This record gives sequence, C-alpha cells and structure tokens, in this order.
Amino acid sequence: MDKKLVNILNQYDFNGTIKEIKPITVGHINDTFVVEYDVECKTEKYLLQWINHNVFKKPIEVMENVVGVTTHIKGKIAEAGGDTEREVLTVFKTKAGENYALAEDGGCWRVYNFVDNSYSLDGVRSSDDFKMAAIAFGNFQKQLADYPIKTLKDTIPNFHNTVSRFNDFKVALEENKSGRKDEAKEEIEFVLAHEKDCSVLVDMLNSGELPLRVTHNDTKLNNVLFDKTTNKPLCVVDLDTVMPGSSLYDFGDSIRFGANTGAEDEKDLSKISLDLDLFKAYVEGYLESAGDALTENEITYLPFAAKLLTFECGIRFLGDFLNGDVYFKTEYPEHNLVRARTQFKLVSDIEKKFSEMQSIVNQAKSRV
Ligand code: GN1
Ligand code: MG
Repeated sequence: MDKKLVNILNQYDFNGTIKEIKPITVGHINDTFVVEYDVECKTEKYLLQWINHNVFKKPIEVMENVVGVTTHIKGKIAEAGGDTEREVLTVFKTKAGENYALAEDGGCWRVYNFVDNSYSLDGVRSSDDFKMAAIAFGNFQKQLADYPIKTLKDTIPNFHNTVSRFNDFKVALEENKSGRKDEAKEEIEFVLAHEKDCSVLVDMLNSGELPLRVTHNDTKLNNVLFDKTTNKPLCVVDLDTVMPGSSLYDFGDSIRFGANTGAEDEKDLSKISLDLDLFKAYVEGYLESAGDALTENEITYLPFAAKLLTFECGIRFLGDFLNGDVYFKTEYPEHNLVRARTQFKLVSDIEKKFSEMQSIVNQAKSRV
C-alpha cells in the first residue's frame, strides 16, 4: 500500500484497518482514491482526494468553500426531511480538527464519505436522465440562493470570465510553448473569429443586467450522483469550483457536456452535434426547478450560454494544447486538440440550431 496515502489516512480517526486503496479516474484535475476499511465484519468506504494545487492555488480556501456549502445544503435537506448522509457530500475532519490533511510533500488532501449504491453517467441513457440532472442542478442553485455569497472565496479568479479566457488563449498562441500551433490552424482561426461573443455575459454581469449568484461552475452530467435503486438523482458532487458567478454558466456547461451527441474527446467529428431533444429536456427540468427564481435575462440568454460555455471550454483545451498540456490530464499527445475540436464542432452546430433553441426556451418559459 502506498505509504504516503496511508500516512494521510492516519491523520483521521477512522475505525478499523485499511484493506485497500484503489485509484479511480474521475475528472481531468484531481487524483481520487476509494479507500476500504475492514471494520469488524463490515467494509467501510471513503473517498480520498488530492486537490491539484497547480489548478487550485489555495486548496485550503477551496475546502472552506466546500465545507461552507455542504453544511448549508445539509441544513436545507434536514429541514425538508431528506437524507443528510446521501443527498449531500460530507467532509471528514482530521484528528486535529481540520477539513483537510497535508501530506509530507505539502500536498493538500481531503476525505469525503463514499456515497454507496450510487453511480454517475458519462452520457445520458434517455432524455429523462438529463431532465433529472437539470432538476438536480436547479435544486442545488435554489438550496444556495440564500448562501452568504460574500463569504465565498474566489478560488480560481475569472474562472468563467470568457474575456479573460480569450486573453489567456491569445497569450498561449503568441508563446506557442509546445511549438504545435501549426497543427491547429483551422481551430485557431475559429477562435479568433468568435472574439465578439466573449464579452456578452461578462458585460451584463458588470452592468447588473445579470445577477451574481452562487454557482457550481462545473456542471458536467457526471457530477450528479444517481441512486442505483431508484435511478433518481441523489446529489451534486465536485464542489471545488463553487464560486460567485452567473446561473448561465451552470446551464451552459451542462448543455455543453450532456446535450452533445458525442463524447468530449470523440475523434470522429461527424458524431458531434447538439441534441435538441436533450436541450429541451434540460431546459424544461431546469425551468421547472429553478425557473421562478430566474430573471428574464437569465432565461433569454440560455441558448447563448450553451454556445458561449462550449466555446470557452474549447479555447481552454486549445490553449492547453498550445501550452504543452500543463493543465488538463491527457492520455495522448493530441488529446487536448481533439477535445477542442469537439467543442468547436458543437459551437457550429449550436449556431445552426440557434433559433430552434430559442423557440424551445420560449415555449418552456410560458409554462413556468
Ligand atoms: C475540468 O476535473 P473536471 O473534469 O471536473 C475543469 C472544468 C472543465 C472540465 C472539462 C477546475 O473539470 O472547468 O469544464 O474539466 N475543472 C477545472 O471536462 O478547471
Ligand atoms: Mg471539476
């Protein structure tokens, strides 16, 4: 067993003896392990995670946000008579009373409860799944509507500020650290031709035309846990990027990932498109759960947000390809370029279907 991991776990007072520490692949940033303890005749499981400090420069502030938010949500679940063990994550404290454990190399680790009898989806099985994910994220936003937003730390400043993302991209292009910019000529052109889109939501947030809200900021479908028995959503996970933002960020990122007919890293671009039925299912679920709390602009700009968040993710992937794959985990050298291509193909398809998307939103809105 890895001595470093055992030393981290020894900072907690969990019962029993460690039976196994299994790495699992979730997400492109942190390292995650499922830990099994033998406790008398039973096995108890925990989720151990390293917070990638190259991405989260202040992991302790990330943990302050996560604990604040999960504690707040737990209160709401208790009020509603729900299951506070399964409908929200729990962060365990170390023997020293901290929400994180530091490894000898300075790395910051945390332990969550392992939500048993649950699963996540990398792709939807039906539009019902996607509608349920929309309800889960809509509820998440509602549960945090009265969270003291000023106490949240901006753990990755300008995370969804697309103007600043665009500027970062231009720096990556100029520096061309990987020397690979000629491999991505078409994609670079695509990015530069879309500059004017970048400031739309940022400007509206700055002028107050869009309200600042507590947002999740990483609303991929696989960040919703479903219950194995009921197949209903249980809870929203991956709370590292909870920060002040626009509700449109969460909506757009959900569509980017979940309403794509192909995977985020599909090489065959003919498989990439926006599934309008899935878009409709998500819009309906989202407006059903959060619609009454949203402003007119937050509804009107839903189709645009789907396009913008997809574009933003594409420029982040392409920027990382140019920088030499220093941010996202990759499995092969062109992985980030492949990911960027899927995002830009999806943006183009959204542009073609934009008026249909607007009609879907208008229809769903009239029912709120
Ligand atoms: C990263 O690690 P993961 O997969 O949850 C990234 C998101 C991107 C996503 C693209 C902190 O999320 O912003 O949308 O990859 N998270 C961070 O799949 O940058
Ligand atoms: Mg994440």
